[in-house]
Amino acid sequence: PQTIYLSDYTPPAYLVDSVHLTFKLGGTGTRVVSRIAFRPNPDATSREFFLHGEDLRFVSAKIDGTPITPDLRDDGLRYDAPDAPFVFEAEVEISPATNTSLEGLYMSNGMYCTQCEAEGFRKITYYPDRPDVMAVFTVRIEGDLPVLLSNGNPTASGEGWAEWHDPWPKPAYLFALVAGDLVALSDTFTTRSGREVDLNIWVRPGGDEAKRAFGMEALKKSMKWDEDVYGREYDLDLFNIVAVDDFNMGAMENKGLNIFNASAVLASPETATDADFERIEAIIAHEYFHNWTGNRITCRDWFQLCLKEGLTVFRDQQFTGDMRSHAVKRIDDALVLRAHQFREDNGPLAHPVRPDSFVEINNFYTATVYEKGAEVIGMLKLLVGNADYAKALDLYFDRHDGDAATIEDWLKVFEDVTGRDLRQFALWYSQAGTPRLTVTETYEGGTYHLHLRQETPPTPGQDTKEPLVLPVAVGLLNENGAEVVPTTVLEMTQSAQTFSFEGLSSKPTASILRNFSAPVIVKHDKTNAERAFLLAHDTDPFNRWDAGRTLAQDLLVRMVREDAAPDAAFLDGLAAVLRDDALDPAFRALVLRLPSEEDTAQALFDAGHTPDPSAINDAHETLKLHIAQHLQDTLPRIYADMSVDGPYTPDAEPAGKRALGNAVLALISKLDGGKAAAQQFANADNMTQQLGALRALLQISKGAAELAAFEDQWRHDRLVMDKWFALQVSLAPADQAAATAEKLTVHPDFDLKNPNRFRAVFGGLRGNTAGFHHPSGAGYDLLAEWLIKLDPLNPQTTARMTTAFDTWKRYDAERQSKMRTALERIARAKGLSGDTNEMVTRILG
Ligand code: BAL
Ligand code: ZN
Repeated sequence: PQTIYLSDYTPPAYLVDSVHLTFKLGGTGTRVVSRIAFRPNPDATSREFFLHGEDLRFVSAKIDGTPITPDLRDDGLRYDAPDAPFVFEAEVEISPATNTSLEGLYMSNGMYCTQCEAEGFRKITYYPDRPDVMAVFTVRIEGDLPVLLSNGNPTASGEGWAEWHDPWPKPAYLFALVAGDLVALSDTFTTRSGREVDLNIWVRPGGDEAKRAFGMEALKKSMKWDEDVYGREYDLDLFNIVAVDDFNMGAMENKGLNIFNASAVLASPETATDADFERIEAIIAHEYFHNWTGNRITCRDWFQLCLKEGLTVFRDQQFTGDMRSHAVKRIDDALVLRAHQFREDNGPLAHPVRPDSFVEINNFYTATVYEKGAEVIGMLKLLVGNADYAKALDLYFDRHDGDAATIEDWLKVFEDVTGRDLRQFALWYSQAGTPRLTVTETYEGGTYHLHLRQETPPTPGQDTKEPLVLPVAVGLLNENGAEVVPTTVLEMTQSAQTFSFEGLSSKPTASILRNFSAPVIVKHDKTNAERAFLLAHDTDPFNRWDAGRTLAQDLLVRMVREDAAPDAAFLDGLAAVLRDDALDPAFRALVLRLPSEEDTAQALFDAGHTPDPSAINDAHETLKLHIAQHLQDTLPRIYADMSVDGPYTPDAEPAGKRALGNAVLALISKLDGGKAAAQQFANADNMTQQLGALRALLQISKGAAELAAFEDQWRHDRLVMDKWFALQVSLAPADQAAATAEKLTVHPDFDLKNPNRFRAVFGGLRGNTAGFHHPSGAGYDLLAEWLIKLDPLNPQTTARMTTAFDTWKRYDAERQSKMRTALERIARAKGLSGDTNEMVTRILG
């Protein structure tokens, strides 16, 4: 395997002006005829003519009409091409029906579709498959199918053929083709300059038609929001979305033809949960926003992936905040970041937001690139202020429209607009690891001193770390909970710094890192009483929630370590929030949610202890029971208050009520043996409440009849069945988790080739922390066995799932040895893919 380095970047030898592609579709034999106009790149340092190509059957090639015999290799084609403009033509044959990797052109339930990011286009034809080669594409599709789609605008069509032209130069990774028997929900959007854009959401006929309306509304809201907030207007006459069953990612932003995992676009009240609706709205927005941040301005090379992903995630987070609740969204985002990105940073897979080397770029579509990449942009915005952020973005769009840009280009627009020197800030892109921010405080003579120290632990390949620019948002509260110093952003640039606040009549309580102003771990020795005070009074909703979270986490650690009993400070604080009807139910539901067992394992490990997943599971169950008992007088009242009148809508307000209702139902079930949950299951007219009830039952080891009824009711709906597969594995008692997963692999509806189904079962297994880490090692063995089966079919999803093992060094010697054995078994598998090999090698360290 070859490691590729950012520092080795060289410009392409040849540029492409235009590409004409003709597809003659056939399941096991699709012919792709290409005509590509090349010209020498004046900025190139070499004239080597190399076109990427993989799994292609070469038929013929010509240069300026003369047949050539190029040098064919496993990874592409080489030829001594002219040092002048020329037209290259080729014909190749590919086999979409047998392409199970879901990269390139493949088939999913009779539909042809593509996935080209990052390097899938080379499985379609010979081409300089790198993002800094941008060209205008014209496509002709010939096939005996009713709907034939590609990027851009349709130009002509007839029986069995269609032609498309995309006027916007684009890299090959944004190419898309879809062909099949499809039906559209159609609508229009009038842009702010008055152009009418046709919108379609396409599905296969036979059941999904009623699930498209929500996505369409989300698309129109996204188009409007990008005009209102970023001044970005859509630039084609048509915007198509297609739902596909077999898809490795959530969705893909191909120019004018977004392809979506069906689970990321299709929703109806009966089949999708409130969380699904919110996720779908966010993903539709994300892919749409890529039209400017990703497509009009793309990346020079794949090291710059965060340029488009960090920014587009940041934009979709802003959008969701605007559509729903900023406070709840910030908490949700912090939960995701801490669960996935902090985990990455703390283990063998740590890498910078902009990695400096990789073997397989597919392995770098990570929480670090996406979510930490978004956090970096949030910090930049906080540091420069909203007005300068808006100016910098305008300059970015003006200056780089049509470019394949870099992080340096991105930072330069901020430097030019603000006059700031962002060299130290740029370390956020190159330095891996989660900074620890240690806080101590002193108070004397009316002056309060905040002493801050930052330290980033070593990560693989980076032993020493520099201090970063940290925006630390701070507020100070007096003993009544009133703000004596409103939120102030301190700009920390050194390893240790003191910030002072004068004129205070008594020692304040500090609320540090408000709204999670930087992606760091705060170490602040506070008493439980101080934390309970912040849980009751903090005027910053994020820190109010976080105070409760920290109380719960400390308690869980003490329960595991010392067999401590839940203390009143936590339980009373929780009760007060729960009973406070002035608070948003969605916020109350978040406060009620305990840290995950995985969080507790990490917290124990951070404190220098070896986590025991069984003991952690026991502590979590015990705490839930204590909470239920402590709140038992309140729970029925809250549960009743959370009932929603009228027909279901997925809006934030009723969704918040259902979230709190379900959280309360889970606690009630600990006390009533599942009576209320069984009733909710029987009466539910929406998936949020049906699934919430089923979850509450399974959590108390009941619900066998409901599980069977659910299967009977939903066996025709693959997206709902994914939930059925996942839930029973993730909630199985620890000693039965692996057996439950194994049993489901022989269920007639289990399909190894379908990533959603595979992730349902095995994502469910890894999500069952005590079950996956059961001392028998059965969870490790089963996952290894199935990853070895999946790898030859779908390396990308296999490689992604190996991350289940990335915390292996955290555990006791016996578990470590079992996990190492599982990883080595995968590493030894015959013909292991480069994707999986890179991941296993990095995890083993
Ligand atoms: N570009 C891959 C899918 C996404 O991030 O939108
Ligand atoms: Zn994206």
